[in-house]
Amino acid sequence: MRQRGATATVAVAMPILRFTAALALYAGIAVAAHAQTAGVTVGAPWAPATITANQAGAIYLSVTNKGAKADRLTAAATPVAAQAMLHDTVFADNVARMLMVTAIDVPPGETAALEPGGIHIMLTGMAKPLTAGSKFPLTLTFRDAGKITVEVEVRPFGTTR
Ligand SMILES: [Cu+2]
Repeated sequence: MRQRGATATVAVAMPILRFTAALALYAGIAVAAHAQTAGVTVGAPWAPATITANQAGAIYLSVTNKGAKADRLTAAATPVAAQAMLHDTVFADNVARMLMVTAIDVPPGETAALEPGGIHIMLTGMAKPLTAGSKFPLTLTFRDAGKITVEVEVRPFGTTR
């Protein structure tokens, strides 16, 4: 997946609507909601192998929110890349473009899937290519759950799922 020039900062429309609704619902019991343990889990993180270090990499995973309150993924970081950005993919005129997003909402009881052709974490500024069979750490920052570090499995070049 190549990186394109689009840099518009947008957020995913539907989750934002859900997020707003959740805020209104919990506004009256903010203290109780804060005391609750955040229920975010991260599943099956993987990245396709890359051929050269100056190629952009992509990470896919799922985020499940078993808590009673919406959470949001706000940032990602890994020691293997200078930058780890939250991206979405939009199609216009049969061309896929990537847009930076400020956050990915995870409504209560739902799973946000980061998959090829959709939302992903884009890596740039890597010191060396991602080698199939290797693993590397990824730290995700959530608004409420805080930082969660997972191991990303590198799959063979060309893997799409
Ligand atoms: Cu991207």
